[in-house]
Amino acid sequence: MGFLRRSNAGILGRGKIAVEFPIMEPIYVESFITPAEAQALLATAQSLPWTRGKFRGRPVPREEVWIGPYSYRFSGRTLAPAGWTSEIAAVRERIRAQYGGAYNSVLLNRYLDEDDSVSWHSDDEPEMDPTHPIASLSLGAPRVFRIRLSGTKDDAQSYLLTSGSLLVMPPGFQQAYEHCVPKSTTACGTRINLTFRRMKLPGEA
Ligand SMILES: O=C(O)CCC(=O)C(=O)O
Repeated sequence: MGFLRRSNAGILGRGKIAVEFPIMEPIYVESFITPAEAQALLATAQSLPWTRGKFRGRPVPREEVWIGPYSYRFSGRTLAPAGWTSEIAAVRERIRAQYGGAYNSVLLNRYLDEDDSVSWHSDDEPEMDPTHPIASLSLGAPRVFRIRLSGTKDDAQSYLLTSGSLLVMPPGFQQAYEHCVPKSTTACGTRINLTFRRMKLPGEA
């Protein structure tokens, strides 16, 4: 079941080769961990060293924590790595056991309420391993997650990411699509999202 426009064929002139867009479906698992596990993980994650960074001089509409092999530079800011907690390391192991992957880092985002958000972007910094999936675990208030083909203004697909759910974006996904979590139109409480990634290590091209 492909959810994105399959091709731009038909809009090209004579003699032009139609380039097929890749159809890549994320894996969405609604109850990867139980509600009780999600609640417990959310409670422990609250005491991480959260910071609200700035982008172009303005506070970003969410708080962040970075756990990884080195500092993460993106969108005009640099996050120094915090240490792995046993709870987050245990979830990483459960993702690896079920879906594979050699995740060596995780970016955590905390959305305090409906006004926090993340705008359209791809997780495609040069340090990120594009041959590796990104696994996104959600805790707390459900929020809408949107995906569209990069370079378009179309909303291709929306997911409601509920507490304890896991969305695995396959390798290459970030190069083809972008995603966002818009402000919520209804009041909501705190949500924490963990995106497990693999960063290239020194010496890797
Ligand atoms: O909160 C989310 O579900 C998305 C987070 C995100 O876009 C990111 O970490 O790059």
